[in-house]
Amino acid sequence: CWTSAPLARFLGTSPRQIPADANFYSSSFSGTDQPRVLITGPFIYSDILDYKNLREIVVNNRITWLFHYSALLSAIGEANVSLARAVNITGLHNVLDVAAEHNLRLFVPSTIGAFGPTSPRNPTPDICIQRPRTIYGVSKVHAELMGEYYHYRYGLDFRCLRYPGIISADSQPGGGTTDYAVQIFHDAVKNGKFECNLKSSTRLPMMYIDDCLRATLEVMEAPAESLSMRTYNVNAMSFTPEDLAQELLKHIPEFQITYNVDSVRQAIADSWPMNFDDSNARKDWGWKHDFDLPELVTTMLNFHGSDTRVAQAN
Ligand code: VAH
Repeated sequence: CWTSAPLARFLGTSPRQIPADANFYSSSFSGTDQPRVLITGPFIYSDILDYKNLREIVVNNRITWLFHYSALLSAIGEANVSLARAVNITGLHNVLDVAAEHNLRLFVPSTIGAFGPTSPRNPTPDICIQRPRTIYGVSKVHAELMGEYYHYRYGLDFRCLRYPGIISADSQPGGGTTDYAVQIFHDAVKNGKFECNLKSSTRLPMMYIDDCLRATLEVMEAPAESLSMRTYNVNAMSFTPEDLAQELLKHIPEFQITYNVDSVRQAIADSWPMNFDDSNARKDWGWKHDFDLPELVTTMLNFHGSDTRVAQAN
């Protein structure tokens, strides 16, 4: 629940320096106004449901910023609702309480999954009806509302971004509905073909991991007075499996895509935004994405081409 390897590696870029040989899967922020990454060893195992242990970690490591990533994603949450409810809701309560008790600056990610079939879909603004149809989405709306309550009731410095589907090549797949957009690279490079579990016309907001991590750090570093909201949509691109396949064909001419639709994932995807309106993030704290679809495909294929590591979804 502290950070993931991609965020740790991203933090290795200037001006935040991490020893080049650091290879750790969790880090904690400590320090005063600037996040100084305290390398806490390869990682700390902590159970998000163990409030006492979370509090010990915060106190023992002088944590002042907390990035809370523990959650079951959309599709896997539907397969285990009771676990998703425990981790995504009770776990969040623990993090809110430890953050309020120790005056932490708290980042909690939300998602396009926090909207539902009655939300405007094209585009979806920051403020609109949110009636998601997954335990993941319900838990994320709860996180947004609880974080804002703790901010107004207790002064907690709570900050939240609604992420699109995040595409990366070095973090474990998490059972998401947008996972196809990562698996396709792995299969295209290894087999030259891919079987997609969503319809070819399914348009979803997506973002490359480096944009995601930079948005996260930029909103956490933004002066409090610049934030007109505590929860923002952030966007980069929206595409369909067909769009992605056409872009891949420019690099792998023999690539073939077939479709075997997963009805559970398709129903989830059909209830989500097609395009995100992130104008408030761009106005308040200067958000601007770097990766559009062509840059995404080139970057992901270069990563695969170098060492053909398995691409994994976030
Ligand atoms: C999922 N990748 O598909 C996650 C994400 C935008 C959705 O939160 O569940």
